[in-house]
Amino acid sequence: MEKMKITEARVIVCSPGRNFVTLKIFTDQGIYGLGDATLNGREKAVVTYLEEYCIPALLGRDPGNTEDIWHYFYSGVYWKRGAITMTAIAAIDMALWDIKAKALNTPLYNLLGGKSRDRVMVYTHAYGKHLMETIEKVGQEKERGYCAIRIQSGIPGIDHTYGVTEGNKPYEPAQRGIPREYSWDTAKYLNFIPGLFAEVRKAFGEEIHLLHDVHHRCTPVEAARLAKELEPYHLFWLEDPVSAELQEGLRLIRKHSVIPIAIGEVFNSVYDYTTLITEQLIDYIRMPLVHGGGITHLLKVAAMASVYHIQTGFHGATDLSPVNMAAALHFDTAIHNFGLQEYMPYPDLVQEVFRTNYRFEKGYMVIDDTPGIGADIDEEAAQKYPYSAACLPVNRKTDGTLFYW
Ligand code: EZ4
Ligand code: CO
Repeated sequence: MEKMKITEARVIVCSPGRNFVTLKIFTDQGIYGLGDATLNGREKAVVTYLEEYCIPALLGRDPGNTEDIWHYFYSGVYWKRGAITMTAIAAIDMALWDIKAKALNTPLYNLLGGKSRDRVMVYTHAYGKHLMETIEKVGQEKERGYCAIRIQSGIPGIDHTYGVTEGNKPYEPAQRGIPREYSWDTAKYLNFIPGLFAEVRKAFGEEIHLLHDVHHRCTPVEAARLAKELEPYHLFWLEDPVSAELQEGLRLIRKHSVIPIAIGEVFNSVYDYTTLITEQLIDYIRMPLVHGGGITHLLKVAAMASVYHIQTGFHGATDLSPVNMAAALHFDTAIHNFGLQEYMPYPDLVQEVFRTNYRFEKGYMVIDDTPGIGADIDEEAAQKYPYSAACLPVNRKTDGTLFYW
């Protein structure tokens, strides 16, 4: 590969239905790279971090030195880790790998180990306002060809549940203005969920992979109860059963159940995972490329996890941009210990701005051999949709106590 120089880098913020932040890095060879820098509800913090502190230090560097540049912005910076920092680093890292793969005229997966598989299994979401509607939605997603489905449902006695949209709008948890407040009742939730999965298994049998996201709403002992009661329904995984900033909390769940656990879409560093991995307290790593320092960092996290027979199961909601999704699919294609990838189809507006090179085929995603990540942004289309501040909701228990959303 010829020596190159970074000549310019720009942050593109747009809002085709929701806010996305994209980093575009240019080189003296005419090649540019793209990285996703979207952090839902905190977009401008990452923009400032990139524009004020990272881009000036990037200019003139050789983009091929992905390892050195990663450490320059991680090890070289006194204030380490954190979602904003690691999202900014991820965007830089993704764009540099994109440039390197384009310079070598090869799809990104070839630089990450080549093809370990031909296609990537994905799961989608099914949700309804009540049990019957939820079951109907599972049937619809199955008809679309999905062989793995995450199930969330409205719960009797709770006004609004995570993962269930209002009306018939597509799933979008961020809302304009200051955060909305929802009310939450764990007892009602715990009493409802096992029965839901019993009905789903009754309706669809054992063939289909089922998943559920607790979204950090249980204490360790509550999560242990839920895991134990869901055991007969053979979930593919139970996601974020507790808010895992206390890694040791997962020990209690393991003690009481053999349900596979996926954790950490809100994590951003390998150090969020060391106890979880080395004590084999989880089964799937959720931290996505965009929030976890990019390809360079996730390669190391995945390698460490592989030693403990832990697989990847990257976060892939629609508030991560198509650039992240495309890069993740290369990563999923290449590494040995890939498990499952979350995938939600983007609304048409998003596809007007971002061009991608992957396609859905009967429950799996396939990427083509376009050099680089294979995703692009139409900047003219992006300009039509200016940024508009939006935030994730806040949750309170029924007595008003602030709780995890
Ligand atoms: O709440 O992406 O598993 N998926 C999730 C997502 C997250 C949102 C937060 O921005 O938990 O729906
Ligand atoms: Co989740």
